[in-house]
Amino acid sequence: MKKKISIIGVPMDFGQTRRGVDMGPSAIRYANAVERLESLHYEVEDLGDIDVGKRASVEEDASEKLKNLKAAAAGNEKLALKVDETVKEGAFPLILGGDHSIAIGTLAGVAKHYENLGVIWYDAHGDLNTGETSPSGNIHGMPLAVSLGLGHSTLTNIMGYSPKVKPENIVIIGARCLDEGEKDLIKKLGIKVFTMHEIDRLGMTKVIEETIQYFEGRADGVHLSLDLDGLDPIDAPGVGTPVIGGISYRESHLAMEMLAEAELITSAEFVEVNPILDERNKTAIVAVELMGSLFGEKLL
Ligand code: B3U
Ligand code: MN
Ligand code: MN
Repeated sequence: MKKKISIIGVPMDFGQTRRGVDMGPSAIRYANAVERLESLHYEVEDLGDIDVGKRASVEEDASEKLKNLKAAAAGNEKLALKVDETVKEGAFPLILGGDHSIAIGTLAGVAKHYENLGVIWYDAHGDLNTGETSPSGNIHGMPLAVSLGLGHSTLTNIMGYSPKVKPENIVIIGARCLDEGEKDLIKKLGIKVFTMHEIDRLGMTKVIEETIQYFEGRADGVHLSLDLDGLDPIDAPGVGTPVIGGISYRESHLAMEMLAEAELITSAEFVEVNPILDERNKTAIVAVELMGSLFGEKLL
């Protein structure tokens, strides 16, 4: 029997303002995530959804720039504890979002088990904003900065330690919409980024080969944080902030297959699936297909 996979749903939408992304975990389950992974002979345990509460149930500080800060922090604390438990148990944590702010909790729960956790950030965006640089105040544009220990202390202190990851252990793939403050931070910290320019120029094969090589001897585990908006909106239309000119469906499958072959990934999350904005659950179906490839499914 292969390794056990523990699925954790996070119906979180506090990290941004569009409604519907809280239904992402359901949409991904209805696209047969559990069945797909079981067919690959994994032992799959669906732990259900984290109770992240309702928007109105938490009183927020009106002067706070970060939208829904308290509610987002509370949900992420709960998620971090659950993820921590699954890693302790020896299972592979597979987190279903929810908006990308949930990476704060996922990484808080995972990173304490590693000396040098690597992170692949598959995304159109950098998610490297802080309260100072954010154009929107949306926390889903901040989780990578928070995990580096930058930004609001309510978020960086989740699980009681900071930082969760080091800049030299991060690889961003698919970036094509970076704010000025994010570009400055990437340069200042020397974060490795494969923008769409490098993907076009080198091809996805080389990008993933270089990513795997980069983590060799550097990371003792690698988390994949896959934002569906990393893909082109033609292939993944059900996301809150689509950006044209993205990674194709085929390039994404290739990336997942190569990561599976390298046996590199030790935890993963699939985020930003918004069924209200989707076309017949297409984005959730794509997410599940990519999960299949990530967990070793082959065409022949
Ligand atoms: N960088 C912008 C937009 C954005 C970030 N992440 C998403 N959108 N999905 C911001 O609001 O921080
Ligand atoms: Mn993102
Ligand atoms: Mn994004």
